[in-house]
Amino acid sequence: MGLEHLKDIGAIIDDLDAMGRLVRIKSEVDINLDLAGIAAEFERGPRAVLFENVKGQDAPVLIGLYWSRELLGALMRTPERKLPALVSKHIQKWQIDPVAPVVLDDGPVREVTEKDVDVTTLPVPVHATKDGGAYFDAAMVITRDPDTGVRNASIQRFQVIDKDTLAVNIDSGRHLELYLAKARAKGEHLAFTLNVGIGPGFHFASSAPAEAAPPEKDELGIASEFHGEPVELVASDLSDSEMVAHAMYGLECELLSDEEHMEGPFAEVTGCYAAHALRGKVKVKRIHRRKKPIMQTILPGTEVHNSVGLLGEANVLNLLKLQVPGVKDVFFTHGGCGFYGAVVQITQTRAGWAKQAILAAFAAFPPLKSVTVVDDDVNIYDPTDVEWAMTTRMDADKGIMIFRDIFGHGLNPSFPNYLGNKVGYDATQPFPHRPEFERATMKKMSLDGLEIVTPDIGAPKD
Ligand SMILES: Cc1cc2nc3c(=O)[nH]c(=O)nc-3n(C[C@H](O)[C@H](O)[C@H](O)COP(=O)(O)O)c2cc1C
Ligand SMILES: [Mn+2]
Repeated sequence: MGLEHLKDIGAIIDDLDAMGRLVRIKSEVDINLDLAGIAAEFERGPRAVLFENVKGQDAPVLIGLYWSRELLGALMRTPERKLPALVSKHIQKWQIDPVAPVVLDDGPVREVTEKDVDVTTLPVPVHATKDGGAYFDAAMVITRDPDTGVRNASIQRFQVIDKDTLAVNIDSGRHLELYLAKARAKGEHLAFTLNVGIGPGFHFASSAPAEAAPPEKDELGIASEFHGEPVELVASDLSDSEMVAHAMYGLECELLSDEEHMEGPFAEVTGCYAAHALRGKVKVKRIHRRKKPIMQTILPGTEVHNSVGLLGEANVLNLLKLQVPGVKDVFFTHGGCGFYGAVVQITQTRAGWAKQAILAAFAAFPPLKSVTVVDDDVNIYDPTDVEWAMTTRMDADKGIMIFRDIFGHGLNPSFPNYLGNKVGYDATQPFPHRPEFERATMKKMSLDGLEIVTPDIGAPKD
């Protein structure tokens, strides 16, 4: 399908250039705060940004691959509205018939092996004004189950502490947490590789929620579906956890099972800072890289909405379609941080199914805090339209369901210690439908062939 470019950031950059979708910043930019500050001016726009001249660094820095679904759609040759369906198709195919990665003897990521390990010399940005330091925020962890050897892929944030130490945040319930516990039980540390500069196939595979990708399955196979061919890994020197053959940097690391390190603060997907606290401690043992590497990073807002959120959304859509008649579409809103707020669109067939959809959505994706269900004449991507349904159709007495003391997402400040209250809004019209709830429409007209005079708008006269 012509998607070979997805496996290599260099090829992605060529593809973006060819489509006019890459802004190049030629001026020298400081990697501490200035780079992310400039990038924020382009956030949600239709182009990614390449910083070509980073102060004190040879490598350029790419940012913004995920901040626009239009851009992602162009990269994946799919209309943006079809992205969730594409993602769910790939995951379903992988669940039935997984295409395992191939392990090559050598690959571009091994072009250079640094003589000394010093992470502090790499172009790792400090993103937000109160962040505790420089962060790898879009690098993929590959590790193996200490008991079964099954690979796991995930993305975690890693703070640079010193030349060979990182600190990592592992949310409760992650497979990395499970694998670390297994390593600890054996009195071992957990070896893993940190893969920096990878394309969206890997990014999405590693963001696939546990509900879609259980620990006994190697989720790297999901990336094979995106690439249209088996993904390529390459062996590491020090452990049996491989690296992505076409990554820009491959760090061989160990997650310590008997020590922790202070980590944070870090501006998170929530738009709030994750607190400074004791978290995972990592030793970097070896650094491999391309001869001419490109660092890749993301801004921690919309870019996460369009990865974790998109994957979660696709999975919730899959499950809801199985469980609730009439469910047509699901959107995880940006106001809901990409994965706390869902809008579900339903063609009602019987009273009560809209509320059933609320229950099913919460069951399908634990981080959700609010679920709003609307009829099929409401645009779920338009917050104004959703609010219209809430203000004109929702019964404020019977349509609001509150669920107390439930597990949610620990990063959400309203879920201290992963515990909080959730809310469902049934904003569908009563069923059977009544005429007073019908949406008024104008006759659908075309402007083609009409003589129309449109003046320029000027300032007021005085
Ligand atoms: C950009 C980005 C950053 C993330 N940061 C973290 C993080 O710091 N800690 C964490 O536990 N999960 C983080 N996640 C979410 C996990 O990578 C994701 O839920 C993944 O599916 C977990 O894999 P697992 O199911 O194998 O545990 C992040 C995801 C993305 C896309
Ligand atoms: Mn997993």
